[in-house]
Amino acid sequence: MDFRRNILITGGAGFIGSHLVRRMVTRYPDFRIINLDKLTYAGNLANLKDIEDRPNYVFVREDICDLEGILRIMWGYAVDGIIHLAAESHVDRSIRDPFTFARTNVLGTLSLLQAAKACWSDFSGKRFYHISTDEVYGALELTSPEGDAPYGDTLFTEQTRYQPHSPYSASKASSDHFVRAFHDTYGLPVVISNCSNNYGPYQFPEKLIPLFINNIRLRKPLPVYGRGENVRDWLFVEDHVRAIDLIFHEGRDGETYNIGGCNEWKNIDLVRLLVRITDRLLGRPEGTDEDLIAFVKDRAGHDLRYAIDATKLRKELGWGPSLSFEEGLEKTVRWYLDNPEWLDSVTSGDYRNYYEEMYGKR
Ligand code: NAD
Ligand code: TDX
Repeated sequence: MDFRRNILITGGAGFIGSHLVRRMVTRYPDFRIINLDKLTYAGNLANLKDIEDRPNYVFVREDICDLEGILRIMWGYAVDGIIHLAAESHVDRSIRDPFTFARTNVLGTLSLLQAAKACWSDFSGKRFYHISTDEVYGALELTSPEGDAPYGDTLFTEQTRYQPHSPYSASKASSDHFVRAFHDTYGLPVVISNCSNNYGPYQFPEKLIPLFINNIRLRKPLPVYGRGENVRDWLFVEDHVRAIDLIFHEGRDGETYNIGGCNEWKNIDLVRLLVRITDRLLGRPEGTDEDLIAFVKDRAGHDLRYAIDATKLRKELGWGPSLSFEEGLEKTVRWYLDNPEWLDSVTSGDYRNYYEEMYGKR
């Protein structure tokens, strides 16, 4: 079968990547979607069970740092678009093991850029889309606001200076710089987006929201770092992938777009809301599980506040979040409670057998 386009999505077995792969495979049956993933601890092919038999879906297990392997895949599938999500993504892990973050996030991105430059002799109709984070901008102060934002009027815009603090955000900042350098130096057609914190189904339960839902379910402690005063701007993952689809198709070449929920929450307030929703859905009296909250040692270099100004994306491409936080959070809690086998297989490590069951031993 001939496909109209051949799109390589890296990191498609991860949290955001799996939502994006599902959207692209189902929405564009005339596109071939090639999901390239190394399947680190964060990659889980069971996230894509429902679409893995589609004729326009292909999975390849590969490391983005392996330039020769990437070149083979790009030639083999005549790739004409790349949406790059593969990364090490957890801040706490980056504090313990910064080298792995530099390798994948910086060198891996560089090898993909090199492969795109080498394969695409003609850049017309091609696009390299790099998925990044708001953390590259550093941290905002908590101030008394005069406008709409609850924790301060200063927001991250596309012009905000890069000032990353964690090894994770430093590696993502560096990868963003390489992507821009390939645009400015070689004319590679690139676009970048920087998004705020995502939440939703299929998120690895090391990140705040799925970890805490699982712990409430099992009545285990909820380790809140410091006093829970840090602020994050939360966006439902399906709203993020809708923005990615839009930017991939309609974003302007060489541009950066911020994506955010306009939805700032102090961690402790979010945790209390999460406890109430989870208790209710579990049939426990609301708030019962607040006794699980345990204030623990703060994360080293813990960024105080992130908040995105997504005006450019709204004005240029008409994007906005579709769900309120309460709706999105309830949908999310319900999904984890309805899928305890997913949580159990991830926390026990059983999910790692799925690749062998599907594709045989490597
Ligand atoms: P995730 O950790 O859930 O998934 C990452 C995926 O990348 C996994 O499937 C993993 O196997 C794969 N991977 C890791 N190293 C690889 C390598 N060397 N080669 C090939 N594949 C590799 O991450 P996520 O939360 O879905 O984030 C996806 C992207 O979005 C990342 O680039 C992240 O920086 C960015 N982002 C995430 C958030 C968020 O809140 N989760 C917010 C903004 C931006
Ligand atoms: O156990 C915890 N206790 C706690 O208080 C965990 C895991 C987190 N926290 C706090 C730290 C943060 O202030 O909750 C907040 C959210 O933490 P994470 O879920 O680890 O996300 P964060 O550090 O904000 O980074 C995330 O957002 C941007 C993602 O992990 C990144 O991949 C993304 O780029």
